[in-house]
Amino acid sequence: MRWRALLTPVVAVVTLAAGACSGEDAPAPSPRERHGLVPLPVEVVHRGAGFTIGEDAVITAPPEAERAAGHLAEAVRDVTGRTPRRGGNGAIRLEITAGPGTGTAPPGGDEPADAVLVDPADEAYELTVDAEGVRIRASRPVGLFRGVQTLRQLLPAANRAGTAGETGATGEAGTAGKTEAVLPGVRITDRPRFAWRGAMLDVARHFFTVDEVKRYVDLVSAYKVNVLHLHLSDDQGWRLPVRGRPELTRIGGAGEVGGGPGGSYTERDYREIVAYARERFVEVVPEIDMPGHVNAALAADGTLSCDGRRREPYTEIEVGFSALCVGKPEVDRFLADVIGEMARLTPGPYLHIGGDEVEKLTEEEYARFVGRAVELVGAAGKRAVGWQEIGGARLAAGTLAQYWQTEGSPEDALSAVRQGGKLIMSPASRTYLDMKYDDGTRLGLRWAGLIELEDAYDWDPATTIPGAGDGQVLGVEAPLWTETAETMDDLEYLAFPRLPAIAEVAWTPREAREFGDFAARLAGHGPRWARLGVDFHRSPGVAWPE
Ligand code: TNX
Repeated sequence: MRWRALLTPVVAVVTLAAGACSGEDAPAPSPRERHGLVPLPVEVVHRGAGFTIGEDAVITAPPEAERAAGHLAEAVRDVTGRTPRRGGNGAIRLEITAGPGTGTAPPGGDEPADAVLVDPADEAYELTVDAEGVRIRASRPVGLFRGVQTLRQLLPAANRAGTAGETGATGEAGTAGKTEAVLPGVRITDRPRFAWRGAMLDVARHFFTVDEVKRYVDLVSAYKVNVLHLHLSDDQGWRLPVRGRPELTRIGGAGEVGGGPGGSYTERDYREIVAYARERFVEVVPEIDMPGHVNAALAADGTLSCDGRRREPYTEIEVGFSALCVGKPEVDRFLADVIGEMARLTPGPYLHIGGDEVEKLTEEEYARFVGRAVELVGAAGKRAVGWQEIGGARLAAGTLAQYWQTEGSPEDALSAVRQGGKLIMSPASRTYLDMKYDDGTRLGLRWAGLIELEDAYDWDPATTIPGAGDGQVLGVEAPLWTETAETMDDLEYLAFPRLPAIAEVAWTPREAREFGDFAARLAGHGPRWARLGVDFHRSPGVAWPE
């Protein structure tokens, strides 16, 4: 294809996205020249002199860029040991440019200017490092934040203690106590392929604390994930408080798989998670799974069952056995209360209603319940998301169906599309982070197959279902079900390195992706994770540094 002709006087290496080269005397792009960036940006041009961020660094940013600037300051402090000053004329600049999404009335009507789930063009950014300094430009704050995540990966690995000097991004050996960050000369132009790049965390099968969820947000937002889908209820536990129904969390929350104590969030906890995620341009999408997967609710409130009896708490991992008594007025009130509460607590535009694996209802009962749930979500001013099975019901236009069943027909997902919906692609055999990597994996299930890094990477969301291409797919999500994951270490082991692979599937253009190149870029992330205490799986095919 094409090489970009550069007019800059000193051209070290020109690198376009992988696979985009046919220059005669130009060196082949190498993963190293793309600085180990994951997800791979749309265009990386390596050029000229770089810049050294020292202790005297100053960050200049307009008020709208405050969040991104704060994260940038933190990243610089992690390397230099000093929080950079803020002010005018700094060598590190964040700029909001004219473009889609500037001004007071962004496209998309009433969408707020700091919205997270936006059109991919509105998440674009450009990052330049040259002898003058570092500049990130975007038309919206969210784009600046994504650019800051890229810059973080260009910085030497964090060196908070100021002792473990690290190899800088340009390759010079670091020195102990180093307070400078050497950045390569580079110009990166970037935007995501898909608007929705999600990570789902199941806090129902095992409960995870606010701090653990925050840590997960930190880890995934570094890979430009912008949705945290929280699976807040299932047979084994109910974790979201609902006003007027304290038994749901008090009884329904007091358990988990294996018989542990479980737990639940207070309203304040939940709002804290939402705010923390938003601060990192991640939107929380809460899920209350209905009308199946409801044993915890039935254990708390017998009126939701047809026989009027409370169920025993459930601590095993079978699915499909529980259902609400559809048609009962108590169940209608419950549904309205639950959706009303999710809407009240959640600033983001989407609410997930579950809808998967219901074996105890007729098709009509199922369709009636889901149709009503979707209506109520709309009436609350939100859009509904459900697992692909919801395509069997009548859906409002704009409803999202989450594809997961890689065996069998995708007809229900396609039905959602025919009704004016879009798809979130979570094919279990590629994206289920709870599957084992290989036969020897200590944790995980295997019903959807073993998933090594290459399996998680080497697929395309727009060709997975015949008839559902780029125009029908809103995005990609990696679910982390927690039947076998009890601790933060367990979560990290299952998510890393597969989550970054799926994040790249969601961000990077298809034609720029190639597994060998990805593996080479990813290798250097291992030491960074190790430094953060992330217990990751050393997938074969990646030359992890010692
Ligand atoms: C299927 S995927 C489920 C979950 C389980 C998961 C385990 C989906 C919509 N339902 O209830 O936790 O498999 O891998």
